[in-house]
Amino acid sequence: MAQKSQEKGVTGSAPAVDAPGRVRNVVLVGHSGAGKTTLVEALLAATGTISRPGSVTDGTTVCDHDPAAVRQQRSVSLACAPLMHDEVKVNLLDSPGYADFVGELRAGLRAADAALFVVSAVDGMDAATAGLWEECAAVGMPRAVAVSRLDHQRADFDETVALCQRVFGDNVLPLYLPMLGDDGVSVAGLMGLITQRVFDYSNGLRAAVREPDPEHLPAIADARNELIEGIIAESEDESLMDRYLGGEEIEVQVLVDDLEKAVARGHFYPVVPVCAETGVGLDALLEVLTAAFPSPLEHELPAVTGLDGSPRPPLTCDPDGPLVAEVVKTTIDRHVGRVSLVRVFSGTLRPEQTVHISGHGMAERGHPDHDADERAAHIYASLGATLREVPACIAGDICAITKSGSAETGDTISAKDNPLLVAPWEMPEPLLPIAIVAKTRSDEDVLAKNLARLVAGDPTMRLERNPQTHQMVLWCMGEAHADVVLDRLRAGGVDLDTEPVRVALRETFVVGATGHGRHVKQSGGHGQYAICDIEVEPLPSGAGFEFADKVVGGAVPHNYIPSVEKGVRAQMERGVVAGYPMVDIRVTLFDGKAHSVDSSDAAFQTAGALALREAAEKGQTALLEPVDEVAIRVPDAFVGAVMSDLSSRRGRVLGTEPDLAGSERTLVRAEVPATELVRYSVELRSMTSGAGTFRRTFVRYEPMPAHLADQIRTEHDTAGGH
Ligand SMILES: Nc1nc2c(ncn2[C@@H]2O[C@H](COP(=O)(O)OP(=O)(O)OP(=O)(O)O)[C@@H](O)[C@H]2O)c(=O)[nH]1
Ligand SMILES: [Mg+2]
Repeated sequence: MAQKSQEKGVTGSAPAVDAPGRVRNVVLVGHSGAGKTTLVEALLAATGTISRPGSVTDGTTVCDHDPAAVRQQRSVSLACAPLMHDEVKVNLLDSPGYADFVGELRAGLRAADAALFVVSAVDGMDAATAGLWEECAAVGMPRAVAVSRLDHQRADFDETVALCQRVFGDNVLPLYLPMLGDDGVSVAGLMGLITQRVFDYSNGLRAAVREPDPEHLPAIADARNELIEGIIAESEDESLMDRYLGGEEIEVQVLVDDLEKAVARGHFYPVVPVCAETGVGLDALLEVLTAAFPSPLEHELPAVTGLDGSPRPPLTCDPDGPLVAEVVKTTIDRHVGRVSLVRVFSGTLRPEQTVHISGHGMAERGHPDHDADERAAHIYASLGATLREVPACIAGDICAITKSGSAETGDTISAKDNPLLVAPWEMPEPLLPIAIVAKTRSDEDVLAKNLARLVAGDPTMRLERNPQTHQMVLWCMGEAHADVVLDRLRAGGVDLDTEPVRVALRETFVVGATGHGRHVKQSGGHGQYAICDIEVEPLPSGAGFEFADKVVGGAVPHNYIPSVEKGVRAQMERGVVAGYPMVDIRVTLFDGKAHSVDSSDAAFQTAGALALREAAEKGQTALLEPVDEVAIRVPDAFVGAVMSDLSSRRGRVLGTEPDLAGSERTLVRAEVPATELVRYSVELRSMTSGAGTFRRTFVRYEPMPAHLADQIRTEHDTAGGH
């Protein structure tokens, strides 16, 4: 929720800069618990942005302000925290490491120009982080590594660096080494490899700089050589390598300049040891963030088009250019209403300006295309939940706007007289369905409205109203994600429950039969009279429904034949086996009987329905279940486990092939009944330590094995079906 500044010890006014060259947008990534939120907190305190650091366990950090984050003790959404260092504004974007919140991570990557990988010196790294590094590499995103939690007893800096080098590859090299204190365990300072100085933090955040002790020299020399070779190999000055190999000492400033260039180009990845708890390394890290990471001027911007998709010239990060900004994420704040985090790509966003907000291309996710002109009354700097008003937001910077009626995550904000569209980034697909019901009828409307608002702000959710199972299904990324959504709904005052997700089955005949439908009631008053005889035959899968009339001699009068068909169709809709719609049959009406006064359209409809039910009892019916094709990507080591799990899910493996060359991943393709896939996203993740992903597409309906169909039939009958 939005807060007044004092509550979190926020000091002074919001940082502001007047040139894109003085902005850095850095997303912190890494596995859950690596210490990202704690590190942001420490950096904010170290730069005086807040007066004292809060803690994740107490739920008092700037970034984990959401009640769900406090309860789950981890970040559940992207948070922005700007700070000033060396007259540069660094917008830190703290992303959640837990897989359920990958949508927030994606948004953070989109808004950032560089990524800081936070790797815990205690727990190492997960497969998702390794995958993310590859992704950043593919788009040339500048990266650095912070090795965190150095104060932990089991912290092992050297081992962690070695791990990073194995997983991330070449050019991942430390700029500093941790220096142990007198107790031999705690980290008292850092040894700078380029400057060959010791930064002693024994007396607080500002390190005292001194000459290294003699016993440090060999370690410094070894690591320094490696670092310098790495820097020189990336240098544009080819004479440097010869000079270095010739034994010449290269000037520190030359090394620093070359290092910064290589980092900014995304060719070199400095490692900085940090400890949020003690403050060790924070100033060294700030140095990397401000001096080595590139400004938004150097980042290629996404392509823009007109609203009709017509191409437009590429954007430049120019505060005087046409206004193009993007809604990175939208949250609903209980007090303030809708808060949208916005990255300005081009132009300047000013208060009281009327802007055009457009969102296209997300209709499949339940976000219909929309275009609206709106006035952005105020512009804020967002420090977690604290909003501080700012006079403007220039190209390259990030800000927040509130109360926009139409802005949704992924939308483009542009000038009213020059409306443009930035294509939304790729959003991961939600694969865990959760069926939600309001506890009371009066809550239903509020539930639907609030859900729609939540889904609008989070493209990794999809809302489905299933007309066949009559369930309201929220597709999400995982249980923790669902938990956050349910929490917010409840906080909004809706009493709700979840229930098991029903898969839309179908019914059919496998062995045909005739059916006699007799609806005769002639005792007193206006009577009812209709008799019909039908034959039901199975049709091939996908054939639908056919109705044939073979009545001879007017046994069923002409005008009642459509009534029989209508009655049969209505019964097919309701099902005859377990309440699922019936498909793929031919019904032939071949005989019947009518009464000159008592017969009616309604009576023949009832008779038609009765005839189908009788045929179902005499013939043989079956339940059909949807079967999906799934494409599962897993590290090679998990292929065996995934295959045997698939067979326990009645899956048929269609084939396996190596995924992209060199990725050490396998693509497993299989056909699996949808009823077996309801919780697959959760189970695949736990089976593969979070490294497995899958996609599913419906292929066809197939008969369900008899024992499972019987079970469903019995459940239906017990529940008082028909
Ligand atoms: N002692 C110590 N504890 C730390 C340090 N950094 C983080 N922690 C603790 O480790 C736990 C996880 O830290 P977080 O900052 O929440 O980790 P995170 O990377 O933000 O995790 P997610 O939000 O789930 O991605 C918290 O209980 C922190 O207090 C550190 O440097 N020293
Ligand atoms: Mg966090």
